[in-house]
Amino acid sequence: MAILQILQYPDERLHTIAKKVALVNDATRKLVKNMAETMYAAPGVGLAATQVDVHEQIIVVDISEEHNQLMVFINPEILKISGEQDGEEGCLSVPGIYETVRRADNVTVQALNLKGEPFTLEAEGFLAVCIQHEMDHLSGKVFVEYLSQLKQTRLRAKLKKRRREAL
Ligand code: K1U
Ligand code: ZN
Repeated sequence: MAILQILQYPDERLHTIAKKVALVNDATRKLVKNMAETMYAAPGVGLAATQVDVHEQIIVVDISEEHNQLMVFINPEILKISGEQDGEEGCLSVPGIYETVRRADNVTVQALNLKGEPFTLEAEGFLAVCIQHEMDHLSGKVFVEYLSQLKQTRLRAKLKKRRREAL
């Protein structure tokens, strides 16, 4: 079992743009296993490779309470979006902060599975939110960047204070 270290906002490395996975191999499968273990241990409902300082287009998502519906998306691409929803989001890279973000309500995603085979998935509601949130990480975007500049400034000050007090 390997629990990976999760980068904490405002770490600059969270803004790295992930590269496509050229070949899905044993190293990819090992990384995915470690990412899933890290997500379940946190606990969280998703994790992007960017958050564990690996800048490849890989995300894992599991919104089940039983932790038995792991979804793996390698080189994910959004083919279609529709609708709108406002939902509260959190992030393992910004612990303890929950804010409302507006996102598409339905997304159709194409990706590769762990065998390197393409698949397409239609997601709605919270699953669609998680997929969009994790795909943002691969583009170097953290959910707090959807907030106003004032809120982002206050948030950075709050996190700085919290980290100072934790020392
Ligand atoms: O990307 C991440 O850091 C994971 C993040 C995913 C996410 C949550 C909520 C909305 C959009 C995306 C988290 O998992 S934060 C933790 C969390 O929300 C949670 C933890 C345990 C049980 C249920 C939810
Ligand atoms: Zn996140």
